[in-house]
Amino acid sequence: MKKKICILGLGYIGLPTAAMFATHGHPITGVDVNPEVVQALNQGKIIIEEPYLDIMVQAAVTSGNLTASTEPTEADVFIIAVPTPMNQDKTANLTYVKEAAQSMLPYLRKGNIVVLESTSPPGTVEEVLVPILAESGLAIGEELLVAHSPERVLPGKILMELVQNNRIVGGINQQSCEAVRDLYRTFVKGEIFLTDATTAEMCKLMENTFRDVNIALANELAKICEEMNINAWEVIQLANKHPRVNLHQPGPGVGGHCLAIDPWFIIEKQPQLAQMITLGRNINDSMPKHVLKRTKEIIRNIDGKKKVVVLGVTYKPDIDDMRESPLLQFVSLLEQEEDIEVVVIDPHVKECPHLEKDIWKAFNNSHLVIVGVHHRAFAHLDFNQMKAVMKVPNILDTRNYWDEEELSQLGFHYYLLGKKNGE
Ligand code: SAJ
Repeated sequence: MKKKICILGLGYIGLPTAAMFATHGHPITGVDVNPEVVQALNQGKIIIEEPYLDIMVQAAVTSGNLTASTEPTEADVFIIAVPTPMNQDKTANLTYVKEAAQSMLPYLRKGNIVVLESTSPPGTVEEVLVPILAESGLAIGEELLVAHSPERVLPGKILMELVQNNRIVGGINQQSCEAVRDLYRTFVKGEIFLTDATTAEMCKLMENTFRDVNIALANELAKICEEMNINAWEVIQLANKHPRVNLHQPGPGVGGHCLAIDPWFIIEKQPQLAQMITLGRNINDSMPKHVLKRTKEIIRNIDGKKKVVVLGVTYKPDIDDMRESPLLQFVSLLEQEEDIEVVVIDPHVKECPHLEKDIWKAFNNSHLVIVGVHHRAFAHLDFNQMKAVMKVPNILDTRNYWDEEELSQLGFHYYLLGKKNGE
């Protein structure tokens, strides 16, 4: 049965979800507080970068099933997909969730369903959302069904993963679980597992914490290997030949709105007990400073001002998302160094500090090129030309992206995070 759905928050999750429901025949009102997003959407356009999303949104808007507004409207289902940013003290800022819930109060009717998709500290649905919704006067769990169904999609593969991934639905009661499961069945081909709301919240946080802690382990290995003259990348490759080992990749840090933030939502609830989680976060947060240390070592013998080119500032490859990007932090550390001139190249980014559009202008007279993000656009550069225009042909690869042997043969000094070579 077609349900009228109101989706609050048209960002990286809300918009694809809206387009997905709309192209499966549900009439959707997408709500966003940003008039720019609303205006663009009503013209069938989007202002974020995600493969195929533009095509799908255009199809949904053209079909008449997707419209946008700055205000909620009456509907059968309300899905909250607003950001849950982190406060200065690393606790969850639930302001947008609360505002979204409050904004829908006048429109709630008997028989409605409310789903929280935003990532939240365990207990948010029961302790924060439900009390607000209760102001509607509806009997919660009977006249108004409520559940948490966290998104799990990977930026860059959102549309495919929305459909294929298994999904968790954590309802405040069985009736809520089942209603929300039936709703997502519209397009979810993966399995849908039912549980309670707080367990679902913890699952979502632990999925990303698992990854964050494992990346911290890889980053710690990288630092250890640099001290011991071992190549961490080779260790990882060989160790992963073991059938039950899956070491992650080191890098300049962990970014994005998920891994860099979600573990803190567990720490917030149990700071004394969440020891490994806290340590993992701190190790990953230390990586920009570590890359700065390596940078300074590489250029320490060069006199005068050193031109350092950073390739990539998004939080991961081939997307435009710079949220919590460790590379942005790294760039701001570099700019505090008086003898360094920093230049940033990122074909996915329209605006950021020190951005240069022309890669050859950036390379010209530079003393060090740093691979920060392994965008596909950086895979096959003209390295001969690069060597010719650089003042000193130093490369620091934080992703093991380029070929050490090839570049060394071309005459570059090639340095790798996780391996201290040539020093
Ligand atoms: N990274 C490493 N080493 C690795 C893997 C990743 O340094 O071995 C870094 C990346 O460079 C990036 C960060 O980690 O800065 C996060 O990237 P990611 O691709 O691991 O994850 P996200 O944040 O884009 O998406 C994650 C996914 N979660 C998991 O894989 C457990 C996704 O499925 C979630 O939906 C998403 O978080 C979310 O919204 O929570």
